[in-house]
Amino acid sequence: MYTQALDLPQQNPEGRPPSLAENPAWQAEFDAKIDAGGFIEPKDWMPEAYRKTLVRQISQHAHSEIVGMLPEGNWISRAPTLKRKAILLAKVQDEGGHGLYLYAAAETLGVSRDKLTDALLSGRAKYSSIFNYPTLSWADVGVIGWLVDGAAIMNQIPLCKCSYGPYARAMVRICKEESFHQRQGFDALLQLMQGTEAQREMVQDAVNRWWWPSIMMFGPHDSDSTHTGQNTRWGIKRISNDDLRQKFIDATVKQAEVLGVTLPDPELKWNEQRGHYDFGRIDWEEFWNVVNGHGQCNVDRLAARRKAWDDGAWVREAAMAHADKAARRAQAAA
Ligand code: FAQ
Repeated sequence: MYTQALDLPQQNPEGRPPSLAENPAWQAEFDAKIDAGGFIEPKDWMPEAYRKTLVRQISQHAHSEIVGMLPEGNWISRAPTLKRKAILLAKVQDEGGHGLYLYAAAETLGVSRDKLTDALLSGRAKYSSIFNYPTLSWADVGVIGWLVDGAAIMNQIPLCKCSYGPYARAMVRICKEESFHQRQGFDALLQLMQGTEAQREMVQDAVNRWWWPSIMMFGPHDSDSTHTGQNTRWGIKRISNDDLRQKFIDATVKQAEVLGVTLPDPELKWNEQRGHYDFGRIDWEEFWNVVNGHGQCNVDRLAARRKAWDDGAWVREAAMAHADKAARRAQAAA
């Protein structure tokens, strides 16, 4: 889908060093393209701050997909039926694929995969807060599909129109897959809700635990968001954190009614005047604790990723040895 960015020339066709030098004429061209709703492509000149914020966001997003495989991966060996196991395997594999598209998109900005991986494994890089919560029952898998993938889609649909071409194109494909993820989660929950009393209680318990963390996924309130203003001006962010959160809540309340579950917020109430649901206060202290590494599963998640990296060392070494051998053979034949 993408080239690996490491083979990108350091100059665009007109010989402009990308990002490095600021130049009023190039800046004006860049601004005009953004204002016209056009895409910025890897070889175009772009301001260094634009490149940096994209590397930040796309790599955080990629890390989230890869770490996000872990909570549900925990249930693959314990899925209740062969059908549910096949669906879950496909879903978790899709999340791995999303991580790879996104790492490739970040690489087009001139950063290497190794550097990004190192930032994750060393704990310097952020990834979505939601994946630091444990999956305690099978219902958690359904609730992740319904709420977490549901929130992810709400956030990611506008990113299909973001101003950086490789990110926007990756998001188109990712959103198609996420919509299957959301539906399979809802379907699994619907089936459980038509089951026994114990199964309904299991679903309600999972909803109680995942609701607030899901609405935290959209990030801090707009008034506390560091990047919203500039990233909106650059066409990276099309809808603000609070507006997306509200859209998600408005859509989800009705789905909860269909399922027959109660959302754990006594202040959730339709506001005729606003045309939206009002909701209770988000616990930002919990959010920042989790983001800053002190959630229930932060330590386990990074340990799992480090182990996967170490266990895969022989594959990387074998691939490098094979590439070396092929290069030597090609040289000898030439
Ligand atoms: N968790 O100024 P803002 C998925 C940080 S993928 C952790 O508002 P921004 C699929 C933020 O990075 C889920 N940190 O930031 C799936 C910044 O810190 P920094 C991931 C968070 O970038 C489903 C600081 O707070 N999706 O679920 C969070 O404008 C099921 C200030 O915040 C994406 O990454 C958080 N929740 O807006 C996989 C989508 N929120 O970098 C498996 C792309 C904020 O200055 C299973 N990303 N922070 O150190 C975005 O749209 C944006 O980056 C936001 C944050 C909306 C997440």
